[in-house]
Amino acid sequence: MSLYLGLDSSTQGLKAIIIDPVPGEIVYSEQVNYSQDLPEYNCPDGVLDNSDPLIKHASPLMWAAALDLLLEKMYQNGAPLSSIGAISGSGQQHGSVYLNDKFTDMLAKLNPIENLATQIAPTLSRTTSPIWMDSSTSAECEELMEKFGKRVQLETGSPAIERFTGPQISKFFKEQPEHYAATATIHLVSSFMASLLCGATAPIDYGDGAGMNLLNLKTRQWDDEIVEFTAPDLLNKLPPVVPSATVAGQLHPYFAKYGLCSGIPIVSWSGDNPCSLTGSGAAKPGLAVISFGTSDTFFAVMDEFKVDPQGYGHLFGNQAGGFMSLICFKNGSLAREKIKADYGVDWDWFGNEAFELTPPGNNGNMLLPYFVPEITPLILAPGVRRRGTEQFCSGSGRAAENIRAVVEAQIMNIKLHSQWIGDKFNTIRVTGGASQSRGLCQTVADIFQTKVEKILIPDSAALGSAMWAATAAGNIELSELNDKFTKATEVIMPNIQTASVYATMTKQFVTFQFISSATLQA
Ligand code: XUL
Repeated sequence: MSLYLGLDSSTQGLKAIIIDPVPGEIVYSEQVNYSQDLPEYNCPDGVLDNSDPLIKHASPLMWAAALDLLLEKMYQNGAPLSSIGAISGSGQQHGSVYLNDKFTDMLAKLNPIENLATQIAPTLSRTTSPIWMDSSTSAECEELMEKFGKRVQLETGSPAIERFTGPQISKFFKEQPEHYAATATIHLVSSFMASLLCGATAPIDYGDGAGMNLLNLKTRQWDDEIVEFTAPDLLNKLPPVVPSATVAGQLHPYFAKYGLCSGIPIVSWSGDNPCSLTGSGAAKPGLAVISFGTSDTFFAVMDEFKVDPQGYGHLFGNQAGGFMSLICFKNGSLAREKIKADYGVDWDWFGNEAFELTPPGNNGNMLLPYFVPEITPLILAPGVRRRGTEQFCSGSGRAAENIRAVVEAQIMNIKLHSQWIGDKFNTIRVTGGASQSRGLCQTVADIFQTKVEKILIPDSAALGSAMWAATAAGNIELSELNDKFTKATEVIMPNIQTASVYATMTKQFVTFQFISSATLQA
């Protein structure tokens, strides 16, 4: 029986998980970190430096180089690559890769003597890729909304959003028309990485395609009118769009040098959030997930087509069919890392002791956690504002209070912006690096007054990709994989006594946020 490989091309690195579905074991995991392992691409934390805080690009060659490096590491460390029966993967959503008309030929002829980055370099029509952290397309978003109004949200699942691929493409066309004209194909990070593995153009799945403001979720086709308005001839530059269970192609012989079998199925890659839904065991109703990653995201299965009246939440495709809701917060782990660095504490102290030293509600001390421009709510000019005692407001000393304040603000923000999905869940599963923190998990339980479950593997996007490869190519039921890989390992119950503290505090946070964010944006 085969093993299955799941990859996750995330903001800060590339991760791999190999599963054996028979005993239900994770037999191998590995990762490449862009800052540490590929410093030559000058993308610390996965982002190229730019003097404009709204512009966030990365190097697509670095993503390709990471694939070589990861597989090389796995090969050298004796990972069971020759037993892999199929591969799937997930990519940071919304990011786009621009390729010229030599890309397809070059892919078919990939030469194992050379590396991927060197071979791909001449086929890029744009050397950098805008990623999900970019907020520089407000003008393009306004144009799209002016032209199509409410229809944008009602048919693509989201109003025009700065980081979404359509507005990004529109900006590229306006700013660099010659480079746009030289572009033959525009891939998402997910379909780009899948194309490298297949040695041919891979399709975009409904899960990730829904994050572009270009896909009509009702017809499940590219929306011709919106696509045409976004940029000329764009329909001819987009890969086909397919259901998530589609086999995108077969592994190119290039990868035999790592001991992988040429020709094994490559299952369509998807976005990191749809894959994380699968890997958290939440692709069925009743569970919501908070993924604490570079971005914090909140998501849950949606059995109906429902959009967020405030416009912050999105509707994406669920790999298992139907839809999922998604709300994304940019000040996720980077905000936690910033406050941790400011006070020079370690993760153990951050995640546990800081919460033991301070009471729920933080004695009324509160802050706005916008270290970088935020997308939910939209705060283009970042800033941290404190409200509370004099010493807390000066930010000096008081490490524990400030750490609690960041986490409480993040979770109140998540609660406030996820209300539109209704009470479709009775349990929240937490995943991602920070889900290891006891204090953070208890705070989620208390602010939501909902049971919280931890699962074994915090890398739920890579796990979900491996599970999806096993389901789509190996015909193994998702329910069977859920029983084996995504059972809750710990349950955290809400402390009912904190309910009124947090109810009051959340109301105050709305006012504080409203007044302060109006000031910040002015
Ligand atoms: C979702 C989003 C992020 C990225 C990076 O809309 O922008 O979660 O997928 O993880």
